[in-house]
Amino acid sequence: TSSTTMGDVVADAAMDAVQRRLMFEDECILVDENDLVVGHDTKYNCHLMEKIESENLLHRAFSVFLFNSKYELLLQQRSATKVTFPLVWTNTCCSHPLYRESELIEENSLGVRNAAQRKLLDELGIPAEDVPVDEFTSLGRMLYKAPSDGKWGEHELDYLLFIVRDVKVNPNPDEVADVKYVNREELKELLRKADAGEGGLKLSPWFRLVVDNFLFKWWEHVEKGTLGEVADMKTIHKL
Ligand code: DMA
Ligand code: MN
Repeated sequence: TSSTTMGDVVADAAMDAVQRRLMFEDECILVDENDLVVGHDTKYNCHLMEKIESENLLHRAFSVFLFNSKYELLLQQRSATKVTFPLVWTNTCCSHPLYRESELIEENSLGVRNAAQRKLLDELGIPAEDVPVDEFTSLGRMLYKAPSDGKWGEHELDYLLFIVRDVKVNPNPDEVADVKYVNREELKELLRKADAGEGGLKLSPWFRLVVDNFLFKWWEHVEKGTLGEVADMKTIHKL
């Protein structure tokens, strides 16, 4: 069991009000290492490193990679008010399917795709009709753990969802500080800058894992329209 210290109370009071509401309203799906549902818990508890370690909490998540018709990838910079990983640059949109019927549907990862459509609207103002759930390809799943600061972090089983669509974008400042489309060369330049620590540029750990393990190979299949050939929903990549 964990104890709440005066320091925690002060830190939580300083948390951005919008993000604090989501920390307690969002009920995440707890899974085992084979992605079988074992329960549910608040977003707050699921992202406390102490709970992750002491109760081995693992939750289901998704990462969207949206490309336009020029095959450029949409990136976002997380807002300064995010509790985990503020101001880092990352893939188009990430979040969690919630413990509710529409987002627990396992067939063809439909629950996760429903959640992705919900959060693309919430974070980036992308209308649902611009991102039909049937247009997402679920390419695979990865399991990773990443601390954010001392107190908060991630331990996720993350679905990697790709979609190629031209969309209207209207970022929500509570969630997103900035957005930009990059081609492969521009992304390589961003990676170089992040590695060199230039301009304080930081990338999220999960985006980095996808970049280092899958992204450039999958990008070719985005261009050729052959993503179906590389989808592998049997393996869970432990990274
Ligand atoms: C959580 O993303 C999911 C991944 C893959 C890191 P997030 O912290 O952006 O979630 P939310 O938008 O719900 O705060
Ligand atoms: Mn998470």
